[in-house]
Amino acid sequence: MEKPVTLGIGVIGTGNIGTYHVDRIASRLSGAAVTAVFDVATERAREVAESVGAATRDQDLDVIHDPGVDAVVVASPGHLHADQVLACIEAGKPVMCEKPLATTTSDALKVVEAEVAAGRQLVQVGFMRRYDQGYRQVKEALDSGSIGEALVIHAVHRNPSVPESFREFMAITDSVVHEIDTSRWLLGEEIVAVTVRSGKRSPHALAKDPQLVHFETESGVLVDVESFVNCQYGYDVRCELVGSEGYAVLENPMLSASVTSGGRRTTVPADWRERFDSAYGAELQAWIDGVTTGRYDGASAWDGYAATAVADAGVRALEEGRTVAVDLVDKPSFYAGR
Ligand code: NAD
Ligand code: ISE
Repeated sequence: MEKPVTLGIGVIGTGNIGTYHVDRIASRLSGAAVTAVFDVATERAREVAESVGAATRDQDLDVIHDPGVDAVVVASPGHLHADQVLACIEAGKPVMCEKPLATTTSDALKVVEAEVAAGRQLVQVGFMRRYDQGYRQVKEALDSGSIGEALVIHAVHRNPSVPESFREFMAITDSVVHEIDTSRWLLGEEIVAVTVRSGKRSPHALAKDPQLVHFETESGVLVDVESFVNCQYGYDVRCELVGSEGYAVLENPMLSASVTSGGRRTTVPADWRERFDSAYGAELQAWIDGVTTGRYDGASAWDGYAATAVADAGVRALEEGRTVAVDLVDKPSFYAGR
């Protein structure tokens, strides 16, 4: 009998999501094992590595060049992603890079150019909502024609709270970047302009919060996103796609409900882990399968580049109080159908 192939996965960054991915690969997914990890927080890296029988390495490049590592997960802070992904491309190793692909449009473009030069797809970006059942159903409703032509998207993205280190531009680059990706993916077209408004500030916020972010797409679809990162009560992500013949809606999934004499009480997810748990699993499993087959269905480096370019425009729109156009290079033919 043929022995099943087990891919060796290297993980760079063992913070919140890096550890979450390591645990999942080790215990819930098939076809892969974590073989090497690196984090500048060496004690944390050691604990995480030990928990799954992996080795620790002294720097990110040691993980990438490790002969026991077939593919890499990048889960370090965003400003390090582009260089780490470029090193993976240079080494010819597939990489699943957490969002964002890069924190500047020019760095994201370097990744696109390097992948095109390599001539094969090596990069997937961690926009996990593409694997969420609810978002998939909204996309199916549009693609099937049942709701007609897309006209408007209304979206809500609320986090209970953010750390003190959070800066107001991060509402766009860290949080709304997911709506940038889901809007492009649902509609199958690029965002061409961004406007951001903020009004009365929440008493819990240290910076402008909530913010209302508006996108306009190539065909004129309008998207509004309420970003509210200090909403206090839970993690709340919603999306309504309004078409010419009907609408499709993704509501915050009700996890449970209890009825007592006082009434009916339902719950909301506490955070992104709880809300998107199965999407993260489906995303990683699809990527692991893709490493084996060479066929990926997640967000590509082009998607990562476009998302960063729109986020950059959004940050300028926030700072300058005006609508900012998104300037994308021509899409390389390499990404047609990817
Ligand atoms: P975190 O701060 O918890 O973890 C980052 C880790 O990277 C830390 O352990 C830090 O010590 C380590 N690090 C710092 N410099 C490093 C270096 N040079 N090389 C390797 N590791 C280094 O942050 P996090 O919440 O885990 O976020 C990490 C990335 O994942 C961010 O880009 C974030 O946007 C993304 N993220 C994505 C989702 C999602 O829903 N897809 C959710 C959370 C975080
Ligand atoms: C976090 O980094 C994520 O990516 C979550 O999915 C998002 O909802 C949250 O706002 C971000 O801070």
